[in-house]
Amino acid sequence: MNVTAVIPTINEEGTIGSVIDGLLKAVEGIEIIVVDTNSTDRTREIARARGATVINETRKGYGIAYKTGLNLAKGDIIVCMDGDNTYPTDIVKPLLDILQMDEINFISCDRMTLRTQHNYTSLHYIGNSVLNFAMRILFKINLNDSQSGMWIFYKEFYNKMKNLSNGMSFSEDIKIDAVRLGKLIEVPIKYGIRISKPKLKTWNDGFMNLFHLFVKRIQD
Ligand SMILES: Nc1nc2c(ncn2[C@@H]2O[C@H](COP(=O)(O)OP(=O)(O)OP(=O)(O)O)[C@@H](O)[C@H]2O)c(=O)[nH]1
Ligand SMILES: [Mg+2]
Repeated sequence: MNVTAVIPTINEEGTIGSVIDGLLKAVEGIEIIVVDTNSTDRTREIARARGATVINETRKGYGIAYKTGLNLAKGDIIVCMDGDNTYPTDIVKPLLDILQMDEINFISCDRMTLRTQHNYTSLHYIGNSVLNFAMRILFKINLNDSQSGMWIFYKEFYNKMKNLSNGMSFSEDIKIDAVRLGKLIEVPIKYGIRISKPKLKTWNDGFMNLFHLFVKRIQD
């Protein structure tokens, strides 16, 4: 099966090269799509030099970037991860095997189970736990890491999903839809330390994601 990786970026010049190199090493023939939003550094140049397809999506939004990239993806199976080199690329191949072995539609990588004090701050842990709890109460979906940004799934399965957010809440939306439409499993991964500047605003995006869960529940 053909595999496409979709990576959203804003100013990730320090790490995008390692992410792409890791994916090229992990999966032979993988298509890599980098969806960049107005980077002012060398992100796009570095990605292109490694053979990635680089899309300039000028509209800001994590969800918008994913929607744009996923629409263009040619692969039957999609791998999604950040461009900040915090998610492991060497686990991608085993995860592809797991996805195809069983009747699984969607794998979400869980950062919480194997977290350490170095790669996961207490603030992130508390915030993530609150969001996990809200998802459990509002949607009866019990995940260790409702906010994880690394997923592996079938493109055909994604095509059935509707009403995914254009912002950071895309991450919780895609998991809610995956559970509703098929079988999602979580696999614990070792999360890396972010060296470059985060795009996520911990408090703002945390509250927005919580608010989004309530709104989504009401609209259901
Ligand atoms: N194209 C595009 N990429 C984005 C946008 N917002 C964030 N990104 C990228 O999406 C990925 C996730 O953003 P991060 O800042 O790493 O968010 P996070 O992983 O939740 O937070 P950290 O734990 O701080 O890394 C990174 O590769 C960002 O560069 C956006 O509006 N457009
Ligand atoms: Mg990140």
